[in-house]
Amino acid sequence: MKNSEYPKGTQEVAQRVLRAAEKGEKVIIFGDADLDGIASVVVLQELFELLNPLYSQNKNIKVYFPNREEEGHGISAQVLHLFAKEAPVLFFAVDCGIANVKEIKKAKKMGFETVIIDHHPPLEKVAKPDFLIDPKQQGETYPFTDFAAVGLVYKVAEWALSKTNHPEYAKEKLLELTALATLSDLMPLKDDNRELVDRGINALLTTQRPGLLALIELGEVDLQTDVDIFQKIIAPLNSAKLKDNIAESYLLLRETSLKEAKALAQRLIKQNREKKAIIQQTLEELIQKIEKEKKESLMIFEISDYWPVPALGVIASKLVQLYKKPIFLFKKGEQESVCSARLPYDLDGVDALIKCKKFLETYGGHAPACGCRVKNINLPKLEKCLEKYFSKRLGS
Ligand SMILES: [Mn+2]
Repeated sequence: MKNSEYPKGTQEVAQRVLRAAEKGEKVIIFGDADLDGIASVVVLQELFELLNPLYSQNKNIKVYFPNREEEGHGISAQVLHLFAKEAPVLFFAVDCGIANVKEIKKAKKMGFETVIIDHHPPLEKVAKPDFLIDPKQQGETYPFTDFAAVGLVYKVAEWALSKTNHPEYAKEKLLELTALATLSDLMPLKDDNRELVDRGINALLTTQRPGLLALIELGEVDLQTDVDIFQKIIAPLNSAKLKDNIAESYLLLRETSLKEAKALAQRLIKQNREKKAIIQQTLEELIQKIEKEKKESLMIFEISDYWPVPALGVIASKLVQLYKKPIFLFKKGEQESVCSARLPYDLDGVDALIKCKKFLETYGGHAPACGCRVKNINLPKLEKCLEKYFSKRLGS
């Protein structure tokens, strides 16, 4: 098969964006609420604004970030409900959506034209939107497939802008976000990603974006060191909370006044510090417990009703490094629990969840980093099922 020049679907999506922008069609962008999702939303929104400046003034673009704790992973029933009367509308799901078979069907029925730009591997059933980009899908012919979602959105922007007479530097403000989110999602830094990150970090050196300038100034960031970029730019942007389904770091990245940006950046930096302290404390508690009770166990399966959901992934990642075994951490809610899981490189968490899916409400993610939602009454059964799965895999 001949290699294509862009990931499958890129050209079709870019053409659809150009057509929509020309007419100023109504657009909704739904993005995951981590930095990759947020940056994907901003890059797509700013592409529309570059193509048609009217989008910066009117209300024809709406964005929405799901509260994972309440809405789970992927496209939520809530967003479809909330925007039902907007139809007909061009609906984008970025950094999620590939598993949302049911929701996409419903959205189409409601009169939404649907576009998914995702980088997660498909589960058993694949959503069928009107337009799809996901290099992990079957039949992908582009040689590089390890993009962050933002890298794919950037490719759409690059294609669309190449058909207009925007100067080369118009892409820089999109590239700086592409670099940060690709780093944030810990995607392999080779091939296309290497190039996107190098160009994006270069663009970051002369950024005009008030939100980034604020973080750089307040954190006294040395842009030549990766550690500074991770700890002082990416981490605060990732620590942000939602306010009425808008991510605070989205607001920071979109802020036009440096003064406002500094106030907001200050808050995100503080929240990040608090989050780090909670992570540290939770981690210490868990390590103590594991050392005492579970040192020999096959996997770690822990439930708590006070852990903050956004911290689960980070804590699980640290535990997997320490113990080299599957880690499943649950934040227990009233009826349901939300889980973040991390696995050693030789195990596939998504496969484990698929084998136990009869106990799950939703699940998704990548082999080494995935998650699910489960009814509290099913937690013991899920634990048994996972134990069985891993004991087979680990031969004990
Ligand atoms: Mn992502």
